[in-house]
Amino acid sequence: MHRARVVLQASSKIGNSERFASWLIKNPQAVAMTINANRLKSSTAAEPFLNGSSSAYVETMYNNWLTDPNSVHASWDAFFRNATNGAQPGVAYTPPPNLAPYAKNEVPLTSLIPASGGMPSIASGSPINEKIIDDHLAVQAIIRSYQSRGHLVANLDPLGITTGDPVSSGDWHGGLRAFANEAVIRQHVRFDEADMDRVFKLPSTTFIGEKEKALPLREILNRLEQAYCNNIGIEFMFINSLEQCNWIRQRMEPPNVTKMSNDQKRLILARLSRSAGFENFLAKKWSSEKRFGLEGCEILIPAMKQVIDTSTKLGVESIIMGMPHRGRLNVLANVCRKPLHQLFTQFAGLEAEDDGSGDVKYHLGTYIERLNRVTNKNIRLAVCANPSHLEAVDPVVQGKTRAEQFYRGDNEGKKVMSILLHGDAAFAGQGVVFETMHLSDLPAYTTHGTIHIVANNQIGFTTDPRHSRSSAYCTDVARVVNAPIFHVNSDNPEAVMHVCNVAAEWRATFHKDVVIDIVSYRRNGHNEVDEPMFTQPLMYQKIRKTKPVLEIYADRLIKEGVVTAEEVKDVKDKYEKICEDAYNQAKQETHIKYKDWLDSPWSGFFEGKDPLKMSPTGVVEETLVHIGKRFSSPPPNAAEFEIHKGLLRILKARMEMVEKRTVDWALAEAMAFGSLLKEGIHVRLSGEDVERGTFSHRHHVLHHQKVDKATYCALAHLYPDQAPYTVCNSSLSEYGVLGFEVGYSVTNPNALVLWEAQFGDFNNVAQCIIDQFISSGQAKWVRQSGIVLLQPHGMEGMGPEHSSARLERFLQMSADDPDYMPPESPDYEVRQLHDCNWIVANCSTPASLFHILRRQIALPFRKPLILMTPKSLLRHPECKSSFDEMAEGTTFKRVLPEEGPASENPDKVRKVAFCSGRVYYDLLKERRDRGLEKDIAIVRLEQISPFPYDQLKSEISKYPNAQLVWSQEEHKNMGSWSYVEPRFRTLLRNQKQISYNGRATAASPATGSKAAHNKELKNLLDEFCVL
Ligand SMILES: Cc1ncc(C[n+]2csc(CCOP(=O)(O)OP(=O)(O)O)c2C)c(N)n1
Ligand SMILES: [Mg+2]
Repeated sequence: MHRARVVLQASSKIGNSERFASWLIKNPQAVAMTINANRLKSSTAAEPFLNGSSSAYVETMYNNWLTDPNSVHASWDAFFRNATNGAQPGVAYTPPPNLAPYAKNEVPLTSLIPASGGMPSIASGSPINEKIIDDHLAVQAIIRSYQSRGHLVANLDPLGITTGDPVSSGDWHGGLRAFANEAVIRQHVRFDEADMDRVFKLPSTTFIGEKEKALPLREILNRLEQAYCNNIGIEFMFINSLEQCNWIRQRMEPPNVTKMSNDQKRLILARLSRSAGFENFLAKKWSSEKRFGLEGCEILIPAMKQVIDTSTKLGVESIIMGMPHRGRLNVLANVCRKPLHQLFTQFAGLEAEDDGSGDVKYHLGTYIERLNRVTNKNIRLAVCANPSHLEAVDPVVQGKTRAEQFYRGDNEGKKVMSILLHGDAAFAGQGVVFETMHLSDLPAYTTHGTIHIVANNQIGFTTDPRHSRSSAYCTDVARVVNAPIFHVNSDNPEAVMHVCNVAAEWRATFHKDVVIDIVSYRRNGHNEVDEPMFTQPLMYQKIRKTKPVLEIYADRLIKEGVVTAEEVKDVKDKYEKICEDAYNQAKQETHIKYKDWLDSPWSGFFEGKDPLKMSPTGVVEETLVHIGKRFSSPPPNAAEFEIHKGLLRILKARMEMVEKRTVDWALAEAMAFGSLLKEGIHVRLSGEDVERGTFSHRHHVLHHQKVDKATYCALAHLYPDQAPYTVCNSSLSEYGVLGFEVGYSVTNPNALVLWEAQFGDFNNVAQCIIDQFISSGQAKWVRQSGIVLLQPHGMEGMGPEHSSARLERFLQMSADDPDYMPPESPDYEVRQLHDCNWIVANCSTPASLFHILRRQIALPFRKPLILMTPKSLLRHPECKSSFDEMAEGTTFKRVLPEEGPASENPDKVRKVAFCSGRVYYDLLKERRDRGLEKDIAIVRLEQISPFPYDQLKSEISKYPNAQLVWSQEEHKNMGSWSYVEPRFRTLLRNQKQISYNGRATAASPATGSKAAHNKELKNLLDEFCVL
């Protein structure tokens, strides 16, 4: 027992810092001093396995060992043996032998200890040498350091401006190849030259050894340099999955991973030659035209083709791309293989053969189906049309991709994928990139992995990265979704292709986003007529001295004997001839066709349809009853499915309405959706909290009160053969999510896609999507969308930010001419709808909602619908409709005429108030309260734009002796007034006037004071009653 205590006491002097890997401490002398000092201070508490509570156990073991050394574990045998032999504190402990088989890539440490040379052996019972442990740990730390930080010193910049150049950054250890910046990679770890030939075991987290389990230090460093600090810089160590990290290491670390066969090299050269040849040709023919050429990043084309080749090999059949201006024409020509003559006609300034106002050539989209010659598989490629607004197309592409996946039943994204291209400045600067990234893993929004490619020319217009971003890389945004980021030097085409292969495989394996950052430069100005030397003189001096990548690569392949100079010239000449022929063909064209640039053709949708014939929107009563009942019932297995008591009350109230043949807003919406679903129309409702509804009125998804994720959606279970219903709470993003839904809506015309703003106010965060895609999309790109924007709107005393959906803005962007009244015709409504850019409505009844939603699909074309929706009206007792207004034979009423006493004696009516939306109910009450029902007629515009001239005309003529007013609750410079006023003037032909009844002008959409709100309303109603 006493001996045991002595052993323990001796061991207890082991200090914590003794186990410190000394390489972590900068100054070795300081290390020695720390160790000595700690030895004196140390206690058993410092050595957890020898603390008080375990000492009794150790004592017992020690006594057993004394009797029979084999009775204890081998590690204790070694420990007691060393301790009793008088081993110094800290060296008595020997790690236990590894009982588990070594992993594929591991070798036992013991096998690496030199048998002689003064190093102590690690054989059982002998103390291990601390330096050996430290050195091995140091090597492991170095490996990890390369994996984490190697990218910081990789040679990524073809201009050598922004990243370190390891070769010129100084020698390391007497004539060895220059290694990466020590401070970054190895921090304070030092090895002597003598250590360089020592063999070190490789941890299982590296694949530099391939089949080797141990390598000399020199070779380890060499291989790490090659993998992490050469022309590829990888950021991946932040990924929270060991499997994924290992997957990347496996593809990036083994020596020679970027080596290509001669055939592959020739293919890269040929593609590069076309990419450069295309830009040269345009420069030659149209030297002063803006085309946002790719010069300096020509490798983008072979890179995209490589991503496509590898992805198609892995099963992808359809790729949807979004990209900005840079190199877009080249992508259309050489990636999509859009006929060159069609591209060249865009330069000719010809008139369009079809309708639309068109767009500049570097914004147009395209859609192509073709054979991929490398994989011999058919592939569909679409480049979405996009506005100038950088990155705005990102969510649109994602929505379109998601829709294609959905309609094909491609639930895992194996057949359809997206590629997004970015400029460096825009990728870092535009918030919608982040918003789009955040959709990438959400159940109803994921596209199962996007390949992002950044054409990083290290400049944005005239601003260099030092002034355009605070992050180290332009790609840092991708870290939030754990996407691996591959930075690659564009002057090394084979490295670029390798990275493209790995990215495509990553996407096919993990179905998560990945980024390829092609670090390149911009040989010309921002566009071809820009002078870059004004602002980037030094950069451009460097660029002038930099050889084009085609030349660099061709020289390299000639030197390697892969191609001859003649072959290089031949490829170049042949492509020039192709361009020349297309140029001559383009000269024959007399018109351009916008339809050639459509990114989402709806094959079969328009064919054989009368463009002015609308299907009925009324529905047989049996359908209304069926949907109503299902929507008012708990799940069929209600006994097990416990729903909230409050919801039971709501369902009961719904059922009572069905029994009374009436509907409120929520029920009418459900009936519109349900009847469309019955007809095979997919309905998708997306937005913040839409499942329940901001105002707790919708409740499309019922939640089991006891079981997580157990939900029930009645609308998804109406009929066995119905279309699918998607209702999905979105991320808290307007720009991203609305963009997504726009992309979704352009994919399949037989779907009703709706986006709901939490409050209408929030739509201005998505203004770019509204302006650039929804209101102008068809005019610019002949692309139709039937998207519906539901926008809670109304002055209800809730303050400036929850009142107005900015109705005036939508109306102001309506393209119908205020001075032109279309001639009357039987198909007036549908003609107007055909010609408008969108529909703006502020309905006042559930039946109007029902019909206007159904009309979206009943139309023989698609138009966006901007719908103001109610808040308090959701529960207003008078805001109800009867089944009679929705049944077969009924239609949407653009104008709801007066039907009360005033309409019975119209000659006596002294005032007609025209209005729209919820103010109707205030007017109605006021008129009733003041007994003016015979004197004032109220006419509602359920659809404001296109302006229902025809129906308003007959309403006006009905009341010859009445003065006309427009009543609105919004301020005078807001709401509908500025839209309706000139149109009424056109309608009235100056024979009569219409005056304004409503709030005064204001800067803020609504007052923050409830008292002021009430006063304003009172004024409005007082004025309404003045006769
Ligand atoms: C949202 C938005 N803001 C500003 C612009 C004006 N603009 C056009 S290109 C450009 C620079 C883009 O730089 P980068 O993203 O690096 O692409 P590059 O032109 O270098 O390829 C700017 C600021 C724009 N098109 N979109
Ligand atoms: Mg740039």
